[in-house]
Amino acid sequence: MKNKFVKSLTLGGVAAALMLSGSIALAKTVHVKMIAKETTIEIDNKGTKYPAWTFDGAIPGKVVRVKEGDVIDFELVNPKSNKESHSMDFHAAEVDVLDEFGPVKPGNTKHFKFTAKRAGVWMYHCGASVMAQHIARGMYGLIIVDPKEGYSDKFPKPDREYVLAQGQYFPDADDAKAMIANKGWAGSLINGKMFNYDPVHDPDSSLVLQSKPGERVRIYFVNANINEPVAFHPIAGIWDKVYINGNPENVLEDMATYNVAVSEAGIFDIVSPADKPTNNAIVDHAMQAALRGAITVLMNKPDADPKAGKNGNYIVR
Ligand SMILES: [Cu+2]
Repeated sequence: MKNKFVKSLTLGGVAAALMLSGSIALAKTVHVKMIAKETTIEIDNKGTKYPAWTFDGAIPGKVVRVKEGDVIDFELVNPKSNKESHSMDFHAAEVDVLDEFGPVKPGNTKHFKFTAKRAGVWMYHCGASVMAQHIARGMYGLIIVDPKEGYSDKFPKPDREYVLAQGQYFPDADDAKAMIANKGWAGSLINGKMFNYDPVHDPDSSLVLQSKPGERVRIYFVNANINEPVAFHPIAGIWDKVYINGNPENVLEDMATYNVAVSEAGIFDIVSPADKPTNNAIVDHAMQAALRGAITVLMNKPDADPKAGKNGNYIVR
């Protein structure tokens, strides 16, 4: 089993020292550039092709990670070769929907800045018309805004970190009306593929999430479905902590299932038993979604890949 990982953004930027009530805090400017790509991707482990619309060619788009208080200096490029207008809507931003989030025509570029004032985990997506279609075809991802307080007893440092983005797959990519009406929904995508990490139900699947027994695995999850909530549950396990919207202040403990609204993102921690190898199946417990592909195997074994879920290897590819 060979896993490849997509690295998160390198958070470059200009550090500016700010004097805050006697203490010194560092606020960075983080440059983030994305290119809207209308491209063909594989939507399952068999290699079925789909005319996707994406940020940078992948579903989900890259993980943006900053610290509370950082300024995001964002650029969206919509190449001339594209047919559609695209846009960017960061749920972590408080701006003007008609200005910053407005559409960018093919051949144009948009530039805007915002300050990530609130800690959490937030969806981003294209909001160009028809928005349901732009999301269903793949234009979404996650921005993680780490709390400026850092880790604490309430918000322990994880051993491994993974991103899971769930979306709805409509094979008729041109029928936006059907998408809005939830007609023709044929699959649940996890990080862009049905049964992406589920060799149990799909013999063509060769990837899983991995950890060592007893490790704290932190899942950053976004419900990028256009219509359906997600009953997020780790089979054979319990969420040790759920941070609603990814904010350490919004903590729930010892949860079986948490219902994630459309467009909601959050943090889900699971700690497997330390004394033996185990497996979990992280699912959307709504059967219509699980059986369409929303099942992810997490293997907790002593010989877990030491790089899996470490150092920004959030998305298993
Ligand atoms: Cu778009």
